Amino acid sequence: MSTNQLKHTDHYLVEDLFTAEQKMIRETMGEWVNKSVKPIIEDYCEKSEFPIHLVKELGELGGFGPFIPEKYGGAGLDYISYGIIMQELERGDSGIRSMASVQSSLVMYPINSFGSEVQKMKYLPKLATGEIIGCFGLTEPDYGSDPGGMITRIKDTGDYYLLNGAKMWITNSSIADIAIVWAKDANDEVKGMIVEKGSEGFSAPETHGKWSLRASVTGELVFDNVKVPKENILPNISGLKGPLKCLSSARYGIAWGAIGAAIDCYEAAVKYSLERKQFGKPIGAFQLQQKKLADALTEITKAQLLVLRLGQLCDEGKVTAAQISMAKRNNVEIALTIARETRQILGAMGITNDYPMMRHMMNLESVITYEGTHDIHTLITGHEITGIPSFR
Ligand code: TGC
Ligand code: FAD
Repeated sequence: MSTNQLKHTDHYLVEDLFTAEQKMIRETMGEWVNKSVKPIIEDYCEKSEFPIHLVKELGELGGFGPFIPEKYGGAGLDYISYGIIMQELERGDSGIRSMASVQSSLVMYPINSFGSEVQKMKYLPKLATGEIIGCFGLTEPDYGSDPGGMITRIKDTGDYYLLNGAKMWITNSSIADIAIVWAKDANDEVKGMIVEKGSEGFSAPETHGKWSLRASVTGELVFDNVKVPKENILPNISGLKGPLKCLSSARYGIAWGAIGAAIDCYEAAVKYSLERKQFGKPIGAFQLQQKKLADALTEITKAQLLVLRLGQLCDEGKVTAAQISMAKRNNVEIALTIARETRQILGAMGITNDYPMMRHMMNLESVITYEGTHDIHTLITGHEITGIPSFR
């Protein structure tokens, strides 16, 4: 492991394959995470609060919608750069990465891809700076893995749409100024729309009692005869593929992000294993502990190579949803295993908030559930291999 704080685990020198700009992005984001996230994050997790003051800082750093064209306030960067940002943020905490994933992939992406020119000019620049926050409402109380069953509806009244229904488990819900909401119309077609905070009949209560993603806001979106102006419908998309395309962008970012959490756990464990002595030796001298570290480094390295190639496919416009599913499934699972195994290397100390493993482990239980559960990604991969969908 490098002694340089800004350089971290990269056994196969993957960073040598980055452009100068991508290296600079990793260093800048990494430095910010070390300075602004790591020192405060355990405290915010303990009090179960999202550190909202970080939003403006992250906006200034270009952390939101990096792949959005400059014309709309984005940085016009490639998808590998987006992945690098997600990795560095999740090295800090999955909750910070979640906030940024939602803002970038689930709010800015659909406005940019499916929105009107007026919608893009109105919302994207403010989302890019963090002046406004967005959320994404797809999951409902009775429809999680099967979003196509959604019962939230819009009804055309002539002048506007009336929106009724509820969404659940929504990241950023109560702090969001706008929500991208997916609902069915009279023809049972899924439509996307921008619902503004403060609309009559719209509330966003926060969900409490989470042991996971404690430094992230999660809540409901409730719509009781909410008037949605017709100009707020995303005009250029219809059907379930709309939200699923957004998920592909977010799942790609999560595949990179999970590596950040794994690296943070691995690096803390290597350091501890060389400092802590039992039976007259550093515990890192024992073969059982070395195996845990060797397994972790091997899985991190494989995951890094997987996302780098995935990023190239994204940037070449060749990526498939099934390729993204495979990386999300693999990288979150290995990160969760690494969090569990490295925690054991620390013995009792591993359960405290002096070290990051327990927090990452608890966070990763959400990450392995949202954006398609581990099981759903297994089935997506099975569908890809056999051509037979086995979801229903
Ligand atoms: P199915 O018939 O397979 O697909 C409907 C249409 O969508 C297309 N499609 C996709 N397009 C782009 N990207 C993808 N990933 C796509 N998956 C499918 C598909 O080709 C089809 O197009 P068309 O033209 O034929 O209409 O749909 P299905 O109803 O059988 O469902 C399939 C299934 C189960 C894979 C899918 O619904 C699914 O992925 N379920 C998981 C649900 C999920 O991931 N929810 C996430 C909610 S958001 C969230 O968790 C945010 S967390 C944020 C954070 O804090 O970071
Ligand atoms: P269910 O779909 O009820 O699944 C329960 C279990 O059954 C799982 O183990 C699942 O794998 C399994 N299962 C389901 N179907 C099948 C099948 N066909 N075959 C085999 N097994 C199956 N959603 C949003 O829309 N926006 C957000 O911002 C958002 N943020 C979230 C933040 C957090 C912290 C969490 C925890 C969730 C968030 N979600 C969000 C919701 C998330 O996407 C859903 O929780 C997820 O899609 C799973 O849905 P469910 O919880 O209803 O589980």
